[in-house]
This record gives sequence, C-alpha cells and structure tokens, in this order.
Amino acid sequence: MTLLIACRKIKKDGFADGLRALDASLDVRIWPDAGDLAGIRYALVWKPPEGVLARLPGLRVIFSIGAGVDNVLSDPDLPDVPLVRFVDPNLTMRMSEYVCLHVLMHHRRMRDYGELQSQAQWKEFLPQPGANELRVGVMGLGVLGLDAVEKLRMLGYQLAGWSRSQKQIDGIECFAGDEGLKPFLARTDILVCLLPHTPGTEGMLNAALISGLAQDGPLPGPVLINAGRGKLQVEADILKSLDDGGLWAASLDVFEEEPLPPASPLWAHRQVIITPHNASISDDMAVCRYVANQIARHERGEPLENVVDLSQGY
Ligand code: NDP
Ligand code: OXD
Repeated sequence: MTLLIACRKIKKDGFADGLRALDASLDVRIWPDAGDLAGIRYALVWKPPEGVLARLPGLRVIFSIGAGVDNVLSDPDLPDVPLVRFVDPNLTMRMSEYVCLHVLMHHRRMRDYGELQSQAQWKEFLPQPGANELRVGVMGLGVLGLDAVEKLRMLGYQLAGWSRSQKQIDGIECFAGDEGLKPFLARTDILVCLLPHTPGTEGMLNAALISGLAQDGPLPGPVLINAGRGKLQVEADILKSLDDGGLWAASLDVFEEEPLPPASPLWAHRQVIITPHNASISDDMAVCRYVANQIARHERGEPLENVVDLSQGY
C-alpha cells in the first residue's frame, strides 16, 4: 500500500517517519519524490500543490492534516474521492485552551494590566464583571465549538452558540441559520468564531456583523475572538470598529493573508492580541495514529470517519 504526503509550507519528515513506524507495510513517499503515481492509494495533505492529486489514478482517500479543509478544497482539480478531515482529542483540547485563555484575557483585562505593569502603575480597580454577567457567543457548534462551550460553561459564562443546523444543548442558548444570527449577536459581549471557511462564511466577520453585537454589556465594548479562518474576517472593518468603539478588543489567530504582513496595522494595535495561526496545531504523531487507524478501517471495509460533506465545504 502506498501513501503520498503532498504538502506545501510544512515539514513532512515527521509524518513520514511516524507512519512508517506505525505501519511497516505502508510505502510512504513525499511529493515530488512520488515514484510510480499509479500505485498511490492514499494521500496525506496540507495545502497540496494544485493538480497533484488529480494525477493519482488509483487514489482512494485524501486525509487532511488539519481540521479545516479549505486548503484542500481550493484545488480546482480535486479528484472525486472521500476527503477525511483531522479530528482528534488533543487538537480539540488545545483549541478550547486557546478559547478559554482569550475569553479570560479580555474579561480580566490582562492587556490593560500588562500596560499598567509596563508603567509600574498599581491600579487595583478596572471594572471586571463576574463570568456570570458576561455573554459569550460561539459561532460554530461542531467538534471544536461544542468542546469550547462545555469548558466555558464550567467557568460560569452565559453561553450561546450559532450553527447552520439547529442544536439543543443543555444550558446553552442555541441559534441557527440566517434568522438566528441577529438575535445571537444582539445577546453577545464576547464573540468566538470557530467556523470553517466556506462560500457561506467568507467575509462574514465584517462591519455589519460587528454592529449587531451587544453594546450594553459590562465590558467597555464587544470583543471578537477568531480562531476559525482568516478569510472570514474583513480586517479593514475590524480595525475601523476597534477605532470607533464598535469593538473594544480582539484576539486573532488567523488572517486574510498568512503570515500576517509586517505592514498590517493589526500588529501594533493596542487592543489586539495576535497569534500566528497556532491556536491548535495538529500534533504530528496524533495525525499519524489517526491516519493509520483510518487506513486500517478502510482496508477492513469499515466506513471512514469524519468524511467532509463536499456539498457544504466542511
Ligand atoms: P466542524 O465541521 O465540526 O464544525 C463546523 C461548525 O460550523 C458546525 O457547527 C457547522 O454547523 C458550522 N457552520 C458551518 N458553516 C456554517 C454557516 N454557513 N452558518 C452557520 N454555521 C456554520 O469543524 P471543527 O469544529 O472541527 O473546526 C472548525 C474550524 O476551526 C475548522 O474548519 C478550521 O477552519 C478551524 N480550525 C482552526 C485551527 C487553528 O489553529 N486556528 C485549528 C483547527 C481548526 P452545523 O453544526 O449545523 O453543521
Ligand atoms: C486546522 C488548522 O484546520 O490548523 O487544523 O488550522
């Protein structure tokens, strides 16, 4: 059995070594040293070079190294075989850590205290409401969003979630679809985005959406936390909203263009926390175990897990 690793911009050797160690019968190749293309049955990809997958006539399954698959679906010549995305407890746990950390950073005003510390200023009192007075809204109630709301709930926040299909989750106010968006935003002080990038979500974190957020919350203004995808956000609108008070603060892990260009005004904005698309990075060995397990399932004739719905794009 042959598996091809076809990735741009990330190290591949760890995946190759890990897969070989887990399954000695697997012939692992790394693009462009692919050998005979006809024998390749599986592909493991992240931003695969366009057109490569279409050149593999025996391809049965594509595995995405990430939970998000926009980087694979953007290949105009993507072959018609199942695309399996990465779902893993370690990835989920780390995303929830990021979400809780950043909700707390803004709630407990750590940017402001950091600035006061840099001026050696002892100022005990900046208004900090209790978690139970703050309304957090999570966009995307999939694998990552559901875990994040569970963990935020333990901290005591008032929680709501928004997704494409209606959900029912104990203790979480659930909104869905276009009609649910307005009321969801109107009750949200801290907005967390864990949505995939699809034609339906592109550009939605824009001025219109920001202006729908609650303006009567206990913080100086609404907060945006985006760890979904950068193509959802309109950075010019976010900057403008930060400057005119439509937003009080933001944590951004993903950007319209990555790496975020040095000239972006987001870098220097006092109320913005920037992380370099590392809210939750897929662990190499966890990916290898996941892929080896899925291949074994497939070879036994069992259904693959976490197959992407190509009609929805996630
Ligand atoms: P899932 O596919 O499990 O969940 C996606 C959620 O988004 C679902 O609840 C879905 O609704 C909802 N959704 C999709 N489209 C729409 C829409 N048009 N309107 C409303 N809701 C919508 O994905 P995961 O939770 O596993 O991952 C989410 C995203 O997180 C990934 O696609 C990736 O972009 C990003 N990510 C970022 C990382 C980082 O380090 N920054 C790391 C890993 C992932 P429904 O439930 O109705 O289907
Ligand atoms: C992912 C990511 O989609 O790392 O897993 O962004």
